[in-house]
Amino acid sequence: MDRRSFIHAGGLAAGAALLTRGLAHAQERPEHAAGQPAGARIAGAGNQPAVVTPNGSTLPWRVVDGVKVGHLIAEPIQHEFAPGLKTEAWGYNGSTPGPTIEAVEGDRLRIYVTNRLPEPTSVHWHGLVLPNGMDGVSGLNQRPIPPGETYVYEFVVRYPGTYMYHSHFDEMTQIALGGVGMFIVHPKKPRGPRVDRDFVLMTHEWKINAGARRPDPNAMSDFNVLTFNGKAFPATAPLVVGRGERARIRLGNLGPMDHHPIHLHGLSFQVTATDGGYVPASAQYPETTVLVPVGSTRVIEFVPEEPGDWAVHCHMTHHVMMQMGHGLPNMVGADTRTLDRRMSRVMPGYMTMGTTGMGGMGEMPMPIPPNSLPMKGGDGPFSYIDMGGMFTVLKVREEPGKADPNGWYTHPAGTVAGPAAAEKMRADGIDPSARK
Ligand SMILES: [Cu+2]
Repeated sequence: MDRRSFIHAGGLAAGAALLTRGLAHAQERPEHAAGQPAGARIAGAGNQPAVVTPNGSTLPWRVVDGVKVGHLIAEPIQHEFAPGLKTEAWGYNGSTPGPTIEAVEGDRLRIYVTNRLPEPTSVHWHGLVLPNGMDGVSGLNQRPIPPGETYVYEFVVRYPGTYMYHSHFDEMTQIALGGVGMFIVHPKKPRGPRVDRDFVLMTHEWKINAGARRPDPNAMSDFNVLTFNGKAFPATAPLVVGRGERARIRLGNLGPMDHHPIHLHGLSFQVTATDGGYVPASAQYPETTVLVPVGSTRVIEFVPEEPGDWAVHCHMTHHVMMQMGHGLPNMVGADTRTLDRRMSRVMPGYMTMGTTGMGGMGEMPMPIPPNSLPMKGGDGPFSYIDMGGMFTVLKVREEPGKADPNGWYTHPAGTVAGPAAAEKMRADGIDPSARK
């Protein structure tokens, strides 16, 4: 299958992004400026660590007469998902997701919202218990904020928890373009065991045709850019935690349509809270994958035992791909050598793709359309990692404070899977040519 066929078969220019590799190599390691490593800043009572938003930021407060005053600006932004793919999105304060709002149970908050979008907007504080007129549903609870104007919301955060915020005017467009963020309320009195690390990861999904400047808010399926905190792997900042430390990840999903089963490698965790509140200890159970439904948060806690670089990703296989056209013919197992020979007379170097699976595609040195991401992945310490999109890395280290978030784990000798020696296989009674 050549590039042109992919495009036609998929019926989408996005199919063209399939081809590629050059770009993957050109991608530089992203910078991990935002809040890494965690643990230093303290928020709330009980020595609780502040929340870290990898690739993101926290809304600053100004305290006026005991009220925490903040300012959100809804506005068009230039957003980069990973090197090679920039779009015009709509976010808050220059980013999508917007800055994480972080408060403590009992705080009175006054949040100004300035609308720099070309249409009205309003902000809904998703999951919070507050006066009805502060709930932010345009038309139902307030007049929408006209372009150019600033409205003010004021309420007391009564219950600790992991919440979100998002546009509640023309949500189909404003959420699809990135008008979302996380909202954390720390308890006044800590609950459960103290954690050493506290992260938020917000999932999102986008439809961006290869070469397009804007996400398509009309998409209902075939999302082709999947992100954690607005970034696609390899631009997702890793999460650094210490071996034996207790870590918390607050997952939030305000993507338009899809639930995400988020899987962590090398450990098991417990779901300790949702946006509805805390899960009683007696009702918690161990998992390695947590489903984060649209419009929900899930809070997981764990204590990693094994150091290393561990994958954290959505387990829907198409959510760790990038702009690949869907609806492609299945070429796995097809013998196209004759066709390839004939085609190469008119197209030198022609090779049908997908006949042995899709795993090598990200590495192929092929041209891709401008402003698009390769189908998959990025460079790993052993070889190309053929996963992209909603994928990041949990770096468990003995000394997390000294760890380089960009560095790879160094494996002790003899602890990495490798080729089996013939002699050892013989000794163990393994015959690779056996039929059964
Ligand atoms: Cu997913």
